[in-house]
Amino acid sequence: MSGERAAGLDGSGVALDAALIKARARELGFDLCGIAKVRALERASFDRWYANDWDARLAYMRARIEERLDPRLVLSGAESVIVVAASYGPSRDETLSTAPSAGEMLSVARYAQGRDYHNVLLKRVRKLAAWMREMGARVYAEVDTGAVAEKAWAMESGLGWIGKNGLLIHEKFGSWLLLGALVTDLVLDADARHPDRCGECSACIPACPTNAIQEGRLVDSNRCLAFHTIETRAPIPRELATRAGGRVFGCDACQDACPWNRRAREGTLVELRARPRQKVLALEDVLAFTDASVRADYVGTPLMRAQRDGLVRAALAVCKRPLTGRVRELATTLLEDSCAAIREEAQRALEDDAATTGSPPHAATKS
Ligand code: B12
Ligand code: SF4
Ligand code: SF4
Repeated sequence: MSGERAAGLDGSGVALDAALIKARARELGFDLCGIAKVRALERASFDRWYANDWDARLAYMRARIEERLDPRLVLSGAESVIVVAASYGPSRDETLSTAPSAGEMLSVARYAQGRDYHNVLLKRVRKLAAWMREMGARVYAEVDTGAVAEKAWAMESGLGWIGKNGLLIHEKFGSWLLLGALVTDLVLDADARHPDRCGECSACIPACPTNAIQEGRLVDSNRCLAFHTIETRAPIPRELATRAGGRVFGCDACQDACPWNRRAREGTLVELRARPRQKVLALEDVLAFTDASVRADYVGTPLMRAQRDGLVRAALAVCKRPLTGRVRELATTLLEDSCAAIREEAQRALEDDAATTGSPPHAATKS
């Protein structure tokens, strides 16, 4: 087509190479950018994960399985995978731990304490892709729920290694990183695959409150609190909820335990930094949430994924027993909520409360 530029050349004939792409990624605010040569990934880990149902049948993970294993099925003629990463690491004046606070406060995973990373990263990944397309490259771009195994490619492209907790770890930024991937037909200089740096450490495995971390650096989503509090709105299995320690949205236990996160460097993108009102949530406030109040307070943040129903349901499931008087009142009102999962969790909370206090479950007899 006339007017179309040769792949990899800008308007003045400058070659679009790895260094230029990395410089552009840095300009856009990414902390890291690495490049790998496309190949088919080994499928053994993937097959094992799916065969054990460790994906918990997440619809977006059951779709596009073959594409996940080979980016050439995502973009025909693909030659390179570019992985970008942005840190949401703690700023220096912030305490690192997101462990549950005392009393009736519920904790939110660190990645969800700022703006929604899907929007923050996708906007920049799309800009990078558009700039590459202007130079004639063909590009597929995604953040999170597309068809690229982002951690595997991050390791291939030298950004870090997949730790025993199943997450990508960088020597300076730790695992407080969010990833995006671009698949392109450009032939680019590739970085070397990063070696494993977990060594003899295995601190993350016993740190997981629900024993979700399986051998082979794989996570059983059915047991992971992140899955139950973020990805579904169904009632949370009792055995897991009782170990959740007040984690209402996501979980960082396997990252808090990791020595590589102790002195993690602060990230560049301010949008990903923690905002005080999202760090911990007061249980009584959550139980009184309405759709409108959640929209007003949390639009543009990851908490919107769970919405009011998901947050109230999780709060009832993970809050401490016995309940305080006010929480008991709120739970009693929620027995009549329009959301079935909330009604079920309210019933359970009141039954547990009655069993703990030894008092008759008056409220729990409501249906
Ligand atoms: C499904 C999913 C989940 C599931 C399953 C988690 C998991 N670890 O697989 C659930 C809902 C539980 C989840 C939870 C969380 N998630 Co999540 N999740 C994903 C998603 C969409 C797919 C991951 C996947 O494919 N898993 C299946 C397994 C089989 O895939 P895999 O680990 O990539 O496997 C390959 C490699 O690991 C390789 N492999 C395995 N072992 C080894 C060993 C060596 C030496 C090598 C070379 C390769 C290798 O083999 C596999 C096939 O090639 C990714 C985004 C994406 N597109 O990749 C985000 C992602 C992994 N999640 C992310 C985050 C932030 C989280 C949470 C921290 C959120 C929270 N705080 O609550 C938790 C952490 C839980 C944990 N310990 O992993 C980030 C992680 C960033 C990072 N630093 O790694 C990602 C990358 C999203 C993003 N775009 O930033 N998540
Ligand atoms: S996020 Fe929490 S529940 Fe999931 S594997 Fe890590 S420690 Fe376990
Ligand atoms: S806690 Fe130890 S074993 Fe687990 S990911 Fe970190 S370094 Fe690796």
